[in-house]
Amino acid sequence: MELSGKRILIIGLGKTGIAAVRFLARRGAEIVVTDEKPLSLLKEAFDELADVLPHFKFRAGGLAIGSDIDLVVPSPGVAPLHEILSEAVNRGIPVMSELELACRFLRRPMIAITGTNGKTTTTTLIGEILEGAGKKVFVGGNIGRPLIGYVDGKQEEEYVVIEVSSFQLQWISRFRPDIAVLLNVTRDHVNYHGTFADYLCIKERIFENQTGEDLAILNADDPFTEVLSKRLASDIQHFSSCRKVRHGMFLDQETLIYRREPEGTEEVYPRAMIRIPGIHNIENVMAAVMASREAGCSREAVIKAVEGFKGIAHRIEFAGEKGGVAFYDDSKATNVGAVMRALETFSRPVILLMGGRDKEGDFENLATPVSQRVKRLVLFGEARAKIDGLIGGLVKTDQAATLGDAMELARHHASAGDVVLLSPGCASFDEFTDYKARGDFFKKWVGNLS
Ligand code: UMA
Ligand code: ADP
Repeated sequence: MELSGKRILIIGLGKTGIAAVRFLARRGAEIVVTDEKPLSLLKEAFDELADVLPHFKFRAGGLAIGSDIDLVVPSPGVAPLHEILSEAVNRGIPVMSELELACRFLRRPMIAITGTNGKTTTTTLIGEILEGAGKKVFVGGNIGRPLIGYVDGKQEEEYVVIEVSSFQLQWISRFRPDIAVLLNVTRDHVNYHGTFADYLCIKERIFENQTGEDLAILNADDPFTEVLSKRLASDIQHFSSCRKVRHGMFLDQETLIYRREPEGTEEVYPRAMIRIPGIHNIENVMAAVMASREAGCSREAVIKAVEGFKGIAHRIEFAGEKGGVAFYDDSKATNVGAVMRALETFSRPVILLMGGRDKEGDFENLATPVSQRVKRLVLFGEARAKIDGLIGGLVKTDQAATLGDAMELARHHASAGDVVLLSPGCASFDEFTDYKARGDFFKKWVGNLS
């Protein structure tokens, strides 16, 4: 793809925009950058781009498209229905996501992982398995390292493993992973995509350019999978935690069985190799095992890496125990699907801390697990009244303005044998900068319990 002399508008000067400017500057494009933030708030970004400042122009004063633009590259955070993108489409100006631009220059085989939940866990684990098997690997994408930054370098790695968000799947056209994983789809990001149906369609796009030579890994337990499987051109392998599959991997009591057709091979893995909690993590591991085996890792290397994988902070992370009460930080559970799986993980009575900024979550779907597993619900933040209205009457429920107040209430009501679980089902931005700050606040508070 020829970029030299092309006038390219980059929207957003965050991680993606910064990496895209760098990449395009080297290729002689005429770069125009715009960002809805005032210049005073973009100082760090400009500092980071100090060496390429002469190569781009900043167009301040709101987001407007010029008539001279050949291509628009929006950052993932720019919603698809944003007027600037509609304007580009109406004027016939091509719009291309960073991921799409990057894949045009990618020279390595790619494993891409998407899904509502489990992306970071599965992406990280695949990276660790490949590395453990002696392969050099780039792990990036939505996990925090844009692919465009990678293709700007030497590309010496044997494999590229990327976490792909629904935001990044907007504006693709040729993006084609050699191995693509769709872990699950439950309601999320509706305020960004418009409707749940739109979100669902976007997730499916990870497979849209695959052929029979590429592998699609799908969750057989997901309600959309059956219909989706009929639509794909890819070789499809399924995974399941509750039923046998013919071509793929499933949980069978204390073992995981990996069957492949037409060879008729069957490999067995011990369930006990998995150290991270919950059935959902068994699903993540199965997807990771399948992708890694297809990428040429040995069964032994897979088992060793899975055994050594201790999970990632803020995902049902054990935060401490006091007076027989165990505390878990699941701050990354920012949607109802993740809360559901967290509740399924505990057999002890749970005091559940939920709340924050609502993302149009389907909280009513928590009615059954909350009734069955939750001893007390402590709701906090902006969404507390809404959640209370939908599921508050099912068990004893408290409301608190802040997470700190909610934690005090949880401690007051907890007794030996209980679990206090922060699994908010909402975004953190009403009170914290992000989910990490929220989880760190929780862990610090647990650490300070005298
Ligand atoms: N901006 C505009 N107009 C808009 C929206 C944003 O000008 O309409 C500007 C903002 O003022 C800001 C910049 O764009 O200056 C930020 O761009 P961005 O929100 O796309 O963020 P990046 O820093 O480029 O980070 C993005 C991903 N962010 C989002 O998808 C929101 C990061 O995922 C990702 O790690 C990074 O690219 C590298 O690939 C974050 C995320 O929250 C962690 N992802 C969502 C999730 O995981 O649920 C999808
Ligand atoms: P993502 O990158 O998709 O946000 P993470 O691995 O960071 O996924 O996990 C986010 C949240 O989802 C955590 O609360 C975690 O416990 C939960 N989770 C992880 N894997 C799954 C899964 N397969 N199904 C449902 N929830 C999951």
